[in-house]
Amino acid sequence: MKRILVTGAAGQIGSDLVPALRAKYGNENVVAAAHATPLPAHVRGSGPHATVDVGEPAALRRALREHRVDTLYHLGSILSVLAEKQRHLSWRVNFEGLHNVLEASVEHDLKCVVVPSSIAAFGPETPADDTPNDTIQRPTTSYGISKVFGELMGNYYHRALGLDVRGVRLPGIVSWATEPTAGTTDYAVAIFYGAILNERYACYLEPDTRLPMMYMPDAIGALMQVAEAEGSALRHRADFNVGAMSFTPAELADSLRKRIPAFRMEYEVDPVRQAIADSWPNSLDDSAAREEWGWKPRYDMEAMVDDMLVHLKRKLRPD
Ligand code: AKB
Repeated sequence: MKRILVTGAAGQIGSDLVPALRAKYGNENVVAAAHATPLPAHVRGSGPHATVDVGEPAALRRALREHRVDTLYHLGSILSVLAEKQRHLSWRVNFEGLHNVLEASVEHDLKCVVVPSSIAAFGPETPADDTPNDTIQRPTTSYGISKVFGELMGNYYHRALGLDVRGVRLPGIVSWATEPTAGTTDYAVAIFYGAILNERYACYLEPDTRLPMMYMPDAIGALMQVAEAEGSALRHRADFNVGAMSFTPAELADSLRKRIPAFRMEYEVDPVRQAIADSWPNSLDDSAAREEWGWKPRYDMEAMVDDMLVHLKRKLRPD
């Protein structure tokens, strides 16, 4: 049986990944590690937890030792928008934190380390449509540079030190459990809160900004599936494109209007977030992930919108 530790367990993805891992491997075998943000009640109350600042190697090593961890999902990260504002924090968490995780994983002889990357690992010189898995990567954000660093370091630790590091380049993630607040793709979640609570939303991206997106159950599936994949079948390691859907704010608003006819979308464009979004791909070629470990998403935009509305209405208006 695996003993798993998840860093960033209080974040948008971590707070959904921990319950999924606990359902599969047993509550007591999955440690939820968080630092600055408190763990949500459903994560804190359902299994072991630890306070781990990934910038502090001693705390990380202690948690790995005390909980006898053999598998690590490293989700602790400062997302794109916050990383532009807080460069020191981004350095400490996204660069030093990753280095600490990899070193501690070698020391503790972990069997597998999953380090998610992002579409932010690409930049304005990358082909934007059907972005190939292996292509030019010259990101123009601190977060994007840290993601390329993570991919290269993951591949290096595997090749040079035999540490089994794996990762997928996640698109913008849409989910209803925990609202993201520090990323460029967050509009695709906030729009649902606006539509349900006020029948309107002011979008900070231009109406025709196309970005790759994914519904949370597929993101969780991708992270767990890549971790379980047969190692000998992998030609890539920490740098798999995974696609699911691509849409623009205007297309998502149209889809919501089909279900909430009174919904109104306005645009108050934020130049910082727009510039970041413009540097990222429109869509991804994920054939490497499909061929090497059988990646196949379940949700397209319409299925995602239906499911989001069911869950978020129940969460925001329980009666
Ligand atoms: C962000 O917008 O920063 C993240 C990402 C695409 O990695 N959601």
